[in-house]
Amino acid sequence: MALPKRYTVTAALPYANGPVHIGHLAGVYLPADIYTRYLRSVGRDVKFICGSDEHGVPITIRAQKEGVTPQQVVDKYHALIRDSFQDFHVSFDVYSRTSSKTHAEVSSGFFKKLYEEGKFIEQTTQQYYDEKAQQFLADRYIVGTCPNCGNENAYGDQCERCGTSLSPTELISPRSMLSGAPPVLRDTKHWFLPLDQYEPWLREWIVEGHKSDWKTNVYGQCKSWIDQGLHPRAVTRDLDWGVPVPVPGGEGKVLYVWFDAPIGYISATKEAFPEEWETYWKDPESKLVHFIGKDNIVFHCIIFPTMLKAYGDYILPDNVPANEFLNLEGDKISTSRNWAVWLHEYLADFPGQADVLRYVLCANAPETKDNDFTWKDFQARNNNELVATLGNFVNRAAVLTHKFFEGKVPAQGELTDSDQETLKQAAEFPAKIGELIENYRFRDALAEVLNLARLGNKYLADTQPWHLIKTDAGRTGTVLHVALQIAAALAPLLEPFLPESAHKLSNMLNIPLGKWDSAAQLNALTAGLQLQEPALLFGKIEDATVEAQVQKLLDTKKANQLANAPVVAAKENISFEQFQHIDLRVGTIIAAEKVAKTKKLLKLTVDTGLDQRTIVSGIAEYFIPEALIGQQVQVLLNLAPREIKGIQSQGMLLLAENADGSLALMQPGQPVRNGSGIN
Ligand code: B3M
Ligand code: ZN
Repeated sequence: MALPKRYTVTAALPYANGPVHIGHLAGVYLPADIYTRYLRSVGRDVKFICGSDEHGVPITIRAQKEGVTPQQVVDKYHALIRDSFQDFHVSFDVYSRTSSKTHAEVSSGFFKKLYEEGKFIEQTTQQYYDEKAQQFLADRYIVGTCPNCGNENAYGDQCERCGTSLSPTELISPRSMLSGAPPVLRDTKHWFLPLDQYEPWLREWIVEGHKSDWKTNVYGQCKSWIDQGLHPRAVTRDLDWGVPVPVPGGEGKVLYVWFDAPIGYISATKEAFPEEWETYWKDPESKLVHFIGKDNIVFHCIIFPTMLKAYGDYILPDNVPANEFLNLEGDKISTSRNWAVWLHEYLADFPGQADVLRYVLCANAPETKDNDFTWKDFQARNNNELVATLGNFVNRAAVLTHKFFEGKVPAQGELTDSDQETLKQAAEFPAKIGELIENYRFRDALAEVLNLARLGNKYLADTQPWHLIKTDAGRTGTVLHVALQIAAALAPLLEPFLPESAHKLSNMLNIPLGKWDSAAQLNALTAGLQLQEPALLFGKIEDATVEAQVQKLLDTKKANQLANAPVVAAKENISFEQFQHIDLRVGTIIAAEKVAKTKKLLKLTVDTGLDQRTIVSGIAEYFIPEALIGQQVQVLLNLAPREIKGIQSQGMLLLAENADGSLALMQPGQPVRNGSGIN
């Protein structure tokens, strides 16, 4: 088959409603980046397109939660996401955003053309409306029980538990996200893309046409969607955040986010490459590939292609290599539960180690099934694979060259059969790895890169240059020459996966980072070339480091449990009279010490403004005595004195008890004179 003339590679536009995490990187951006870096290395013409998805309900809900405007939400997260991608060396040719002017023009124009050509159907339907909030409830503004799996928090457009795509009226016991109230149905007019009319074409294009080249998870989802029968799908919404509907009757309505977002790929290309963008989207010799996660499959395989088909002119995706999900320590990654490893936090904890995470996420990518990220596996892969295999090979070759040959690439003497066999095997890697990458098998491709390092390690172990030097300097030179050529060949093959390390490696060898095909020549180094000082490509990760990360997750789990623990039921009412009997005051702790032979008790001296009195309190497990001194507290003064462990306790401190039994002092919000009453 002839090679495509050029490639248009897109990665799903992340919603600008939160930072990006390892699941995003493993599922979408890393495979897309590896693919495009490889294509560039083999000299293909490629544009790698992405940007922030800044419209839709996910944004407005976030704004509401944070108490800011949608624009503030997208500004904040767009910058954060863009920086994270940059820090992880995701090599977009453009990272745009759907709030851009170009995007408004392109998506609005797209809609208008379809409208004018009669490609939509207009329909007045009943939609849920929140009477309290006086707003129609689009998509995620409505939650209810999933008819498919019983999840009580399914969204109006999708159940995140079972993945089913839903329409709001399918939800059982729907409730409004705005007021919590059950919504009512009201008439509203919208424009629909009649997917049903495209069913025969979709069948032919996907079910017949992509049976063998699309991944089974992708193909399967598409086929089952089509087999269930396609229905007209609304492409507008009653919302005030988004691209305004540009046709009569569209006032107060915007384009559905899933209508405008994929057009974002096109507008981003146009914005960055105003002269040539059309060839990347309209020339049939361009190959379009969408990298996405599995929850985006129907949008990229059925709805967007139908939009493109309805419009005409545009090419269709050649492939949509969607990944499954990455879990974290056995649990689904969740933004709302803060169950994630955030990319910006990772880099704060592991500065300069973007490549390590790239490695682990690719080696364990959820290509065919959901996978689990664990910190233990992260550590093991770093220590056993990056340090002990890859780093070790490169380091040995370089260090021995410095030790025996003053850091100059030794001349290659006569090659033995086994040298030749090793070189022959090494020369096969670029083609093998390239083919795997072109077939979207990035895990296997990366495993082969490691295998090349293994081949190098085996060669050194077999030839033992550290012994050989004692008897045969010439032969030792040949061995190191061969080993160094293999190390040099590793650099371009490593580059799509671990770009930072690949550059370090070629710098160490004092050569430019070669192209993919040059790796097969195994002649990047000339005898006599002075190498740079050897530096370790990877460092060992200690137990304590990953234990701290696990602890961070345990803390999150605990915080979630606390936040979700049921609140104790209310007590019976008391009269105002009864309340007036209670003498509550502000006091200051002036002395604190542990009560001997007890675990829980502290003996406190409290200045109550009236006197200085002793109070015994069961708080020793949660407070260090010294830290209490000087703290203002609320004291119940007229609790009858009682003897505790032989000490007269004259009153009680007020404390808040967390669901896990831990305690917090009740303190006035600002300093108050001792003895002030609380009522
Ligand atoms: N923003 C959904 C997501 O982040 C959506 C992708 C749009 S791609 C055009 O999962
Ligand atoms: Zn469900």
